[in-house]
Amino acid sequence: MTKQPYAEPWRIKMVEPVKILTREERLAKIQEAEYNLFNLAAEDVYIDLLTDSGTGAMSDRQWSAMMLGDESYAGSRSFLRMKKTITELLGFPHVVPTHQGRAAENVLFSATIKAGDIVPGNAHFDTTKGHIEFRQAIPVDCTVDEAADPNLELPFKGNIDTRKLEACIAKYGVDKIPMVIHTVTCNTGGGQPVSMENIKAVSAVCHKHSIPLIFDSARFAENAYFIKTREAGYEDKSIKEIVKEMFSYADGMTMSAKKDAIINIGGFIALKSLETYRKCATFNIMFEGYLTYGGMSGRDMDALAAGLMESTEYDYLHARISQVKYLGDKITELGIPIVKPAGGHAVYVDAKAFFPQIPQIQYPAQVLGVALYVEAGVRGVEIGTVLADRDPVTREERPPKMELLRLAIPRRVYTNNHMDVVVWGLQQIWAKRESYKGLKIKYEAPIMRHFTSTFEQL
Ligand code: PM9
Repeated sequence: MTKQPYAEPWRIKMVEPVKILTREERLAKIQEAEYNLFNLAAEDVYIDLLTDSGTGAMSDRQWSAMMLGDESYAGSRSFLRMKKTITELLGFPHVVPTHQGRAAENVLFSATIKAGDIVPGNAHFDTTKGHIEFRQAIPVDCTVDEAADPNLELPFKGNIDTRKLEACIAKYGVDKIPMVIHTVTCNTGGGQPVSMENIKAVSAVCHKHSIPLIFDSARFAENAYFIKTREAGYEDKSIKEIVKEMFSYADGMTMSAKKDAIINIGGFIALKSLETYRKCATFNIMFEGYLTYGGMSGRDMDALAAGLMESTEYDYLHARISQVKYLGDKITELGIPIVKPAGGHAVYVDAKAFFPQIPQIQYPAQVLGVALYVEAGVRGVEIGTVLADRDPVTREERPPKMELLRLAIPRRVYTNNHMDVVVWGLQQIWAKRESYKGLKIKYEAPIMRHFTSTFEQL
């Protein structure tokens, strides 16, 4: 007897109609948007894979939790419920609510990072890097070398190389290093996970030198799924047990709850140290709001708590990550190069290999993103030279090792039929890939330019 096929552990209760423009209409729209996909009106996009952040479908349990939202300014029941969930699930006693992940970075870094500091990590996400560099501090990438080869199929390409980390500590000195940031999963590196073994090893290095270890935890549950399915010794543990163990090695975390808490807006910092909590509290009141809401409404905090419990269920994670793998496998079958293996939340198409005729400073991943929108109405996002920004000191372009178009799949939103349209769109471009030319920047902001840059075709 064959094995019973697997399907999502949910059914659809409400739908949102989407519009499908013609190719000519899309061409006009992207010209109006000056070739920046962020400038498109969302209603002109058929399948929106720009981000998995804040774009997930909440469950009926989350929506009903919202009805219990307590909107008291101080000490709301919603905050206390959220805090209890975070403490029980992740193990941290102190919780600072913020309106999203970058706000958590802003508050934590205001309390802990000063000019000239060094912040080692694994390919820091762009907002993290931006908030470090904004403070005239320097993020140092200590990711394992294997992560830079998109064709290497390894289970944990998000790992930090502890030899690089030790070398960084030896070079700059402990006093200059306020924290190490471990991003689980590593978004910039292709949505690649970090192993428990690596978490333990990094934690041991940090604690030997009394340096706090902070997790950028946006996709911590997806990371736990990979530990369960790829790392020996964890196959029989529940996701919640794995998550608890992961965080036991950290001193704190920042969280964009828009990802693995499956809500539309929200975030938090969670900490072991009361002293650091108190420092953060001052900045949180200045930037975010009072300590028991921090930019979120009571109903957001209730939905966040419910979302954390749901996203740490194996069946949910299995369906989600299987869909990402489905897309990755279909693209690979066409011979189109992607970062292997497919990530937890996204497939990353290797634009350098897709368009070898376009140099990195003519933004091949941006070209591919524009082309995919024109062909199929699918919106991805560039994770390449545009996103990498200029060097803050020399103002030179700094092309990264990989030039990628990320196709991030929102949680519980699209079916595999949608994925087939994405694959079809890429196939059309692949067939005429030699005919594409690069782009030139017309306008760029001084920092985090990828959101607002405009381009012209060369
Ligand atoms: N990530 C993403 O699409 C949303 C912004 S860019 C379109 O991947 C990590 C690992 C992230 C992240 C956001 C943030 C910031 C921190 N760390 O967007 O401020 O992937 O909630 O989180 C995005 P917020």
